[in-house]
Amino acid sequence: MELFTRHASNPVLTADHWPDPVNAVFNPGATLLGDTTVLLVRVEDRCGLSHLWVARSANGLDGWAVDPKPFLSPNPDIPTECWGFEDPRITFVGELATYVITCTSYGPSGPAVYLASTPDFVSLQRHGVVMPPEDKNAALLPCRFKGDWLLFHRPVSTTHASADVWLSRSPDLASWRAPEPVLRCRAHGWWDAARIGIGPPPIETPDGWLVIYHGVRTTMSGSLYRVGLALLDLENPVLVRRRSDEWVLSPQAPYERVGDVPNVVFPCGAVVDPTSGDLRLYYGAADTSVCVATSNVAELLEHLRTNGAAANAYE
Ligand code: BMA
Repeated sequence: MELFTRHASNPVLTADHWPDPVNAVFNPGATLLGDTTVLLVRVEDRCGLSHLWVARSANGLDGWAVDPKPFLSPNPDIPTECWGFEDPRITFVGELATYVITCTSYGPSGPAVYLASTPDFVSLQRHGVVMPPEDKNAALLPCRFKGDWLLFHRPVSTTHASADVWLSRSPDLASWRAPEPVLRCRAHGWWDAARIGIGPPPIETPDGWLVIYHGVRTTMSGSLYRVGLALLDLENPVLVRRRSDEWVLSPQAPYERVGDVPNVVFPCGAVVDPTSGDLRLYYGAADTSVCVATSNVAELLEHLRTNGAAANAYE
């Protein structure tokens, strides 16, 4: 049983919606700007490099308007980004009255975590690389904890080759302390044994911070990307309170099964209605198109309560 309902007109955005000829559009970050849903879509050009473009919709489901130009494009003269920007997450930070974008910048030294910000998805401030390669799948929490900003990310090094979720703290979004482990891949055999990465920025709920993450299983025919849930402590989000044993979304639909990279669902954005708790999850399907699936925060929390394991994965 899956907890998410795919929208009837998935995929909601494809390369055909773009004003320029592009190869693929996928893995969008998502937020609300007033009542408008804004997606920051990873768009792979026909050289293979990714750019971030803005798409807007009044209801977040259809009637998308795609900007005429990319919002964030790689500068070919900057080695840390010359191969593109990928997989954005968006966090509205009230204290700064700005949207902070965390994405992957890619270049010869590998993928790194990059920060940019915007008050309106028109003007853009580039803050640059904040976590050196190899590091990706970064998402910021919207408020400070004991004076610090918290960034989830996935550093991989020769001393720590496992691709897990870690958290770093910063007083100013510029200098970051050493990462602390949060959630790790489960043992061989599990659906999330090969790699995991945080999806949309965690969602604040009365029970804790709701995490939607991707987990990878490596098979003889390639990688399988599925989606699971976890719940972090509200006051101290480095602590994992619950984690779903089973995945809650997996590649099933033809557009998730077939594409440039088959069998991938990869969420980077979620929009929640604060009154109803209805949640729209935006995800890339098969590294080819943008899809949306709906659920409800209370239902996801109930699933974690009844099906989740209670423990910090590092205990
Ligand atoms: C990951 C990221 C994602 C991509 C996924 C499947 O490593 O690069 O952007 O969707 O692989 O190809």
